[in-house]
Amino acid sequence: MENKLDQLECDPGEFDNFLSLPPEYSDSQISEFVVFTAPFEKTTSYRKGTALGPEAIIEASRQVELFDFELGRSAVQKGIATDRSLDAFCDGDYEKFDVAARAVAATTMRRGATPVFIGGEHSISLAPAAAALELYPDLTVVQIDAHADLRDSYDGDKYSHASAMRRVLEIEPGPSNLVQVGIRSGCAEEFRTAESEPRIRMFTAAAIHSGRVSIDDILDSVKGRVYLTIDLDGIDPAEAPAVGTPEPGGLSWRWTLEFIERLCALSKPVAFDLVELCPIPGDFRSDFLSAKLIYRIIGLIAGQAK
Ligand SMILES: [Mn+2]
Repeated sequence: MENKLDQLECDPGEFDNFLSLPPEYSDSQISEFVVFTAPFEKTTSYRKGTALGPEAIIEASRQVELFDFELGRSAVQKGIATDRSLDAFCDGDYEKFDVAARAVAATTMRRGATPVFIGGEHSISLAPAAAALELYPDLTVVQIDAHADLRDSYDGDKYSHASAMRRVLEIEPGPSNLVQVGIRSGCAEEFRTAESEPRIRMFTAAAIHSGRVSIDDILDSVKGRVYLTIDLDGIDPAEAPAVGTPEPGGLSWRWTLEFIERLCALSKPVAFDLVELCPIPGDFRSDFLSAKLIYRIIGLIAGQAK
């Protein structure tokens, strides 16, 4: 073995954190990435269980190779901490969660590190997106999702997962653009909102699949810094079946990777999240896909010049 990292890549340890990293690679004070678990679940409308998402991702991440051979590097030397302090704020009171989550996201970004939120339902994205907006007013929010999440409320709840992006747009001053990718379901009002609000750039799954819309077309709408939010149901349920609302006709794993790689080359996300994994007992595909996707994005961000 050439060095300690080589050895770790080949024979990882047994640690209870994202990627199962030993303390020298997962120190929360100096790591360049901090994975915050956010097992918040209150408003899921179909299959429940997304509160179990974060721990399923951490469990699956033990099987992710630390050497990402497609990137040709390992991002763990930058440090990837796991922080479960928000779990205590995930009892269903969104406003309480929001205050705590904004604070830790802001602290992490202020010291130059990248917060990574793993949900939990999509409502949780509001907090890190708002914290990012406060630091970077020129922010574009890029959303990979089957659903527009533009409802004013759902089941009477303003902080429903189905209203997540509507709340993000209401932040003052708000994002320069909301770029929605992979959309294939929603109520008529959401599509009217998308047409009437100039900051919303919606790219449907149908337009992407037919070739009417290219990755370049989507990236044309990305201005300034980026907050990336990934609702796992944006990816096709054939590849990621463990979501609350599996919509057919989604994005492929390969297309998603290419899109995110090009996005990161254009503008490194200042923070990102992956939400709505709803584990299926005995079927680990989606858990593993989520863990691998998160680590790929970390690798892409780590590889960019600061
Ligand atoms: Mn969503």
